[in-house]
Amino acid sequence: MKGVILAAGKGERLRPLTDDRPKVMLKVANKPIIEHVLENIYPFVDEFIVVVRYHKEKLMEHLGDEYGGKPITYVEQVQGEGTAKAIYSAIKYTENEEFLTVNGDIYFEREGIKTLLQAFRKHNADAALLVKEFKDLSHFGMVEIENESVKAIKEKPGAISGYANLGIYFFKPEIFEFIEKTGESERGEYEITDTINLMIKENRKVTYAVYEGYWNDIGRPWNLLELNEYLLKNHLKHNIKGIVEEGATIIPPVEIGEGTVVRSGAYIIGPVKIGKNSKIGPNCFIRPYTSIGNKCHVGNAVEIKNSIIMDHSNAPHLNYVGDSIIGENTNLGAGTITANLRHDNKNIKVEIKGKLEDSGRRKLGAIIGHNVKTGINVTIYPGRKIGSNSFVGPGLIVDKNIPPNVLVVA
Ligand code: TTP
Repeated sequence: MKGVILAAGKGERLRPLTDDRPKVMLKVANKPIIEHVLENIYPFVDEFIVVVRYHKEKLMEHLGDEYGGKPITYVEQVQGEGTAKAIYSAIKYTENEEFLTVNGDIYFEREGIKTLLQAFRKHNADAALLVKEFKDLSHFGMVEIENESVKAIKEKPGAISGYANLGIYFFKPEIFEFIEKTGESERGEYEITDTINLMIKENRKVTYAVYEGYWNDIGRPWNLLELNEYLLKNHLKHNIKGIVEEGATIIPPVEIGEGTVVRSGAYIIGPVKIGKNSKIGPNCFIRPYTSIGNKCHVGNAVEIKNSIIMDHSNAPHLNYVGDSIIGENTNLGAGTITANLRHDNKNIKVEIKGKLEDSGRRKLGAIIGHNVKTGINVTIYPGRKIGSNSFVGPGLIVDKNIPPNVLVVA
């Protein structure tokens, strides 16, 4: 069976981390999101069809033409917006057989696919979708079920409980006829949920399976921190391949990649994952749920907690990085500090596509893009963003978001 992975989206809500790359290429627990997806659908498919568009070159260059010995074929979503258009792009490869489709920006465990496949086969269904019960469906499409069938999918019904659509489907090739009949939604996209509603109206069998495991839809920056925490808590094995100097303390589970050196006085409390060829310490404090990529530098008198630091980035002297995400090739000047808690203890709000959204978190630090530099003693307010390729001059207080490609000085 073929597995179609949708990875053509722009990931606007994840700016500035998606300024120059598809969101599925963002690393969580030091691995791009799409690789977590490929790994989890691997046993069920014999070929991956990856639908690409936005910064497709970054994805194709990274993954190449196979994953674990199974071929990857790329198709470009040339026309239109939305998941239905994305799936339609793969018609040439899937029109004669049933296939699996997953959004490339979600995390789920393998058993979800297994139970869904069983339901799809058992009912000889035209479509099957994985659902999960949530107390608040404000951010999800609601799946109405009756006996073993799906009755309808409703877009974001509000703060009520019910079954959410998880973005994981099995389809028979008839889906393409229905995609052809699908109209534009209110938000100007062609949505596969509308296609499924059309199938139901025409009495096609649409079934579901209920999933109880962990699932995360990586739409907003703090979802990256949630997934990072989950992966480190549940999937990290203690494994030290690098060099740990005498006088460093490591409390498992901690993974340290080849070529990484942890100097004396470093105090690392797992779960923590550190990539290859990084320099850690001397005398730093790395706290749980932190992922540090390859070729990073965390230096003297630096504290990092519950954060993601992507490849080639540095927090070299006197920094505090808490509940933050730092893109690739970024350098924090000496004394650059992220604040991660409001003085009134209220939830941190973040501007997403021009609107302030409640992150639901009391603790959230900075979201810093790629190739950023901060000067000495920069203070960053909670939930603020710094755009890729920007420079923030010494001594500044970042209390507003900074766009990409700018030089901000006092
Ligand atoms: P979304 O998260 O709805 O869209 P997006 O990735 O563009 O993000 P944002 O809304 O922040 O801009 O997409 C759900 C999945 O479908 C995701 O895996 C990307 C994929 N997708 C496509 O492949 N093509 C598309 O045209 C769209 C809209 C999404």
